[in-house]
Amino acid sequence: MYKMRESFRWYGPSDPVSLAFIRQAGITDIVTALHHIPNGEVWPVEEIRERQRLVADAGMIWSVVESVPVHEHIKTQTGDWRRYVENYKQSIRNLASCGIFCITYNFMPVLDWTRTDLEYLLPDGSRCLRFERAALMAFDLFILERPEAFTEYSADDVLLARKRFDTMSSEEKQKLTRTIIAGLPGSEESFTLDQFRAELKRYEGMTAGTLRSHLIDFLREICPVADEAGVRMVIHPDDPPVPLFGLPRILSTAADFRALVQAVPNRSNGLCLCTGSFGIREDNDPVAMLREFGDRTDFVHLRSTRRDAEGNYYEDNHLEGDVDMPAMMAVLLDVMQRRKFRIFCRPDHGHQMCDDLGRHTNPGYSFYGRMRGIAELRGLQAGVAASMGSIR
Ligand code: DNO
Repeated sequence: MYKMRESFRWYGPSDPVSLAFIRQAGITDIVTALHHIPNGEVWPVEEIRERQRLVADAGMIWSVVESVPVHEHIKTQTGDWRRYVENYKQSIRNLASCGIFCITYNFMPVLDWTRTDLEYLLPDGSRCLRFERAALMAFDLFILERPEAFTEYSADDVLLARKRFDTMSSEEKQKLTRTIIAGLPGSEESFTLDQFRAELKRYEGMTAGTLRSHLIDFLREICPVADEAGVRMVIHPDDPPVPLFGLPRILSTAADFRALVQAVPNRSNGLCLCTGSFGIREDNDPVAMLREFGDRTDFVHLRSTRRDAEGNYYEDNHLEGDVDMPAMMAVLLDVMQRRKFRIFCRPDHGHQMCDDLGRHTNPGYSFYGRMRGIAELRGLQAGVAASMGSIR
């Protein structure tokens, strides 16, 4: 029976979670990146090999890259973007020559994933990541002071944001600012307020249509190279899948990915199905997406968010929240049997809990919470597989 290829993200030698711990969680495959290489530069074979050795010495395999970052100039088609595209192709070839065939990337302008609170306290004493709409708007309007924001939000929202802003101490304002623009792990970039304003400016007037055409141009360049190398390029959805700071968003729904496949049907054009990101929108159905895009989904992030009526959400336990994880697992098992392929799956994020509380950890990537996640998902898989009548 084809089952999940159990993977864990590891941020490299400086990650406070050791490879030894990850192995003890029963993990076989590591998801990592050469975070020290500046965005846009080629990943040299020697560096890839060295990282592979580290992982192999710990008894696991480096199977998935998350991510080879796409340089901002490629997204805006400015400056040296053609050189960066050529470099990207070379990184794909180099990774494939080392036996790594699954590469994650995203096409979110300026910021990667965004949250407003990295230590939201849950009733059981553990902490999780949260996105609060009013806090984000308060930052946008009264800290960043983005002029267009006043016309983009409704009068009610401006009022709500003002109220929220007035409740914050100056320390809280600073913390919120850091949380939003100082770079969450894996985003590779961090900004001061002024730098952030300058980055936003580079996208002024850019529509979603233009950004999408830039993504398509990028894929038309790199997909033939990836096809030839046997690499699957998996795009990570927008997180959260709604426009922020007036920036266009182009991978938020099933229709967005459908459009991408239509424009670039190459085999290598794939999806990283992040259930937590897609699941934030009520009109998204991650289970249906896996059913539709299963043939192109080589990598799945299993995580469940819980939203409320005001548009806030927090990251719930893996089997709770709004994502129907048992249904997800049933489709996952189904797709894997049909494809005769074990999809890379990682428990995405986890609560800060037990011995990780109060300790420095990468937000979302502490050890115990993710270990709880993979244990629950593994159990769920065993149960669903048994009920499908195909296990022992
Ligand atoms: C957050 C992650 C993202 C993801 C990138 C992929 O936890 O899911 O940072 O790695 O967006 O390019």
